Amino acid sequence: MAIMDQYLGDTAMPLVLHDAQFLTAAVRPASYPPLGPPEVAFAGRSNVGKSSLINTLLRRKKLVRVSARPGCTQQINFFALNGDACRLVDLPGYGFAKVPLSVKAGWRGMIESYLTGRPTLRGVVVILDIRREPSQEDLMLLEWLKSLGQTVVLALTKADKLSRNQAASRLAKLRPVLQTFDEQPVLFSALSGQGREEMWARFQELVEPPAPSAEPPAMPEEQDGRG
Ligand SMILES: Nc1nc2c(ncn2[C@@H]2O[C@H](COP(=O)(O)OP(=O)(O)OP(=O)(O)O)[C@@H](O)[C@H]2O)c(=O)[nH]1
Ligand SMILES: [Mg+2]
Repeated sequence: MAIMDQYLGDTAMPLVLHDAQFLTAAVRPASYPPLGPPEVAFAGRSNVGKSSLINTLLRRKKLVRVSARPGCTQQINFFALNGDACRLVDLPGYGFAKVPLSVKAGWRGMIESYLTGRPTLRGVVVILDIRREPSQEDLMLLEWLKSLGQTVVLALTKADKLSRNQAASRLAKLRPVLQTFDEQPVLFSALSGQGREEMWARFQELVEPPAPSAEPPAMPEEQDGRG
């Protein structure tokens, strides 16, 4: 694929975002788009600002619906970037208190099936509200991702709701709790665009395989494949 060659090849060229398109919404694995390019998933408690963060990241105002009512994203939404050179996956928000237990269980199953059944998943961006303590569910998700060996990028969003000093002090407070998951959480605001470049850089690191090291590994001895 031309775009893939151009942007994900072994040149050090940064992944430049040209286009982002909605691919499909799925509840069950059977409806996921076929495995292909690397995927990065976005997860977070309902109403945390996940859709807003994704729209800001992709510089699109309305690609993902921002809700007036929490709990709107009830499917897994797949987006293709740069003609499907890589994908962004919006997972349904968890933890909205007013949702019936049966729906909650459904969400959990949906998130678990995706996170455990997708070999092309390169990492998960977990979004937290900078003003709030991480919930039980946030911490459970993080612990679980860690036990799966999944790479986590943390985004602390709605930073515009705090002064610069308040945000810095919240970050200092949260860091010890969060550092085992991500040492460099990204301070983010969909309103001001703060953290957008940093988040894009982190996204890029996840989808772009690290450049081959200067010294190539020694060639293995020629083998006949039988021994
Ligand atoms: N001030 C401020 N408000 C934000 C920010 N991000 C989101 N919001 C607001 O928070 C509310 C929820 O935003 P969404 O982006 O829909 O959150 P979500 O996590 O996708 O919500 P669900 O899909 O319903 O679970 C909306 O009213 C947004 O306008 C931000 O960075 N700053
Ligand atoms: Mg949403």
